Amino acid sequence: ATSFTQTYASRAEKHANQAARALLETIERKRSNLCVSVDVTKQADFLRIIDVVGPYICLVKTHVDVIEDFDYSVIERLQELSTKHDFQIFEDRKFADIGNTVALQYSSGVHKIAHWSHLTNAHPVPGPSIITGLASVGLPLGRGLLLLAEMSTKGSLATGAYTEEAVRMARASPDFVIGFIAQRRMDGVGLREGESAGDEDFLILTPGVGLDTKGDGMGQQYRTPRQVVLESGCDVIIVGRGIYGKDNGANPDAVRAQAERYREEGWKAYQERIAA
Ligand code: 5FU
Repeated sequence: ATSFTQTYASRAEKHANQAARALLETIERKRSNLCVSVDVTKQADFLRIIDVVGPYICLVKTHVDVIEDFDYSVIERLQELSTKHDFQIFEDRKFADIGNTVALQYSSGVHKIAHWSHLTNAHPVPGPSIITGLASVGLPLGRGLLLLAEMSTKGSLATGAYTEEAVRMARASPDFVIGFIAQRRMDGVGLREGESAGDEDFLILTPGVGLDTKGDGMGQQYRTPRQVVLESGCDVIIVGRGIYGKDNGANPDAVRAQAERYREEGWKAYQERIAA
């Protein structure tokens, strides 16, 4: 069986990277492949939304640089919530610079991302040295990296040969690169003649997921959990505004209801997939 039909639990057993294993185990334990993206600018909103959705998710995705009243206590609260509700943390930092610079951006500054974020991601545009730079910080801490092989936005340049090169870069660093931000499964993509996929198992985390709208008027494009997980073989659905709405999650009951709804849809699609 390919990773398309394997259970999260069986994939967890075989994964060499600690962060990948932890995520797969969390998904299985909580029966949730839902990641909530919490893109709000006030600590209070950020922490309230996470406390409400916590029971229904495997992963919280952050953009810590948009929190305008940020201080490091937000991270401590986030870590407490991660323990309380049993979820992993993914800072969607989208690193894109030379190895030396990304190592500094990852380890240092105000946010010290490597110290608390189990997963982060990078654009493959600088080439393999971006992985070397980030791995020098992240590997000793047991972290995992996702490469942006594709994007959800209209007109994205991350297609074709670029996507294939991203997968080749990942294949060359299996200890640290655990998968992709992408819109579909990537097993075997970009293999050259004579190469085989072996037992590679990339995790596919997919943004651009929404049940009620097709886009946001700023280039975002939404597909349903069923399209993403069952039809395209992705592993984790990433949902932001579909869950916390237009009012920064002011109504906790509404946020909870949406989180339950997306968890249910994502899990149903997965169960159909492994039965295929
Ligand atoms: F890499 C990507 C991508 O291709 N599309 C995205 O939408 C990342 N994202 C992120 O997922 C984006 O930065 C938001 O944080 C989130 C989607 O939020 P939404 O409210 O569900 O549209």
